[in-house]
Amino acid sequence: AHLLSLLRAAPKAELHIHIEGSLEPELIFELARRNGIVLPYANVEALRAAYAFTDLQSFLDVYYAGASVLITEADFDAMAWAYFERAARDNVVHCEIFFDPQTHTARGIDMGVVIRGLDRAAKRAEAELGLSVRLILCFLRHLSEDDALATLEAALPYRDKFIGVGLDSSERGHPPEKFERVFARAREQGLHLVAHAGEEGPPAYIWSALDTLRVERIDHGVRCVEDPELVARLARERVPLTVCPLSNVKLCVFDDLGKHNLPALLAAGLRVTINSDDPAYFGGYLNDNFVQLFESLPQLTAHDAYTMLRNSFEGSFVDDEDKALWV
Ligand code: ES4
Ligand code: ZN
Repeated sequence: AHLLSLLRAAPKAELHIHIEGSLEPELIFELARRNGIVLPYANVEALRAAYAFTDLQSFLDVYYAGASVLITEADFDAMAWAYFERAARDNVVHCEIFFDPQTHTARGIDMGVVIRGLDRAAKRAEAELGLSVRLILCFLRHLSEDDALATLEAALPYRDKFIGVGLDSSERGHPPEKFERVFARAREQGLHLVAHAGEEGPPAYIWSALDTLRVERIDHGVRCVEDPELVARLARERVPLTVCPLSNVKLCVFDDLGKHNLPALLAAGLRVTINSDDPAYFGGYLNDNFVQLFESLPQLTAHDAYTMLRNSFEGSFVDDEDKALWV
């Protein structure tokens, strides 16, 4: 019980949060009303009832429907501000938030509307909450590489407002190497690189995210344990894995938190961090992830907690001088 209160109170960094996945049903319906959008769900209760996922795709269908209410700069600002306020209550002091511009530009929303709205909330969070915020632009891997290349070009006028690019959406059938050129282009721009790999996809996708895309962190990565040679490499190179325990259970990657392989990842010496992924959809924000995980896996120690909190800062993309203030 003492460890759980320490976990809640500890300063922490969140490195894997899709900002569109922080949209709570109440805000979805408020924005739908404001923007005159008719949702395929009658009310908040009916929407929440649809949050019974069987795999990643069944979640993504609901997640993209929810994001369809975002139209104006003020909508993106409101969504991100709600997350920052909530994250600050969990003692998050630094966060690197993913956003999915293609989900919006495909509906005719301008790239500038998306980025300026998120940036406005980020600046306010830095000023009013003392939260340090960075944005990471994610490409949707179920779309083509040409679409991703066009998305990167459309975002480059706002190059100063995001620090990196990532790869998300449906993993199976969309290996990292599909995006080799667009990640090379992002690298030329000095952007940081991350990719979802090894959530539902095989260890081969983690290898190609590292070797073909040259990413600095792996999002999820839990299936690395199926390949001992890969585990050894991830440990040797100290590649951060942004693990999302509640997400993994909701999307049926593990049957329950007590069966999560996080203890094995830690035992293998991997640089594991804990994150919330899509907190409005998966049943909890960052402290819920920490607390429920530690409640379900009593073998986890205070030392493990400290290691993962430290990893969250060390694995972040802030400058080394700023890191030195935290760790
Ligand atoms: C996501 Cl959990 C997850 N995996 C892949 N793509 C995503 N986008 C939002 N959440
Ligand atoms: Zn994710």
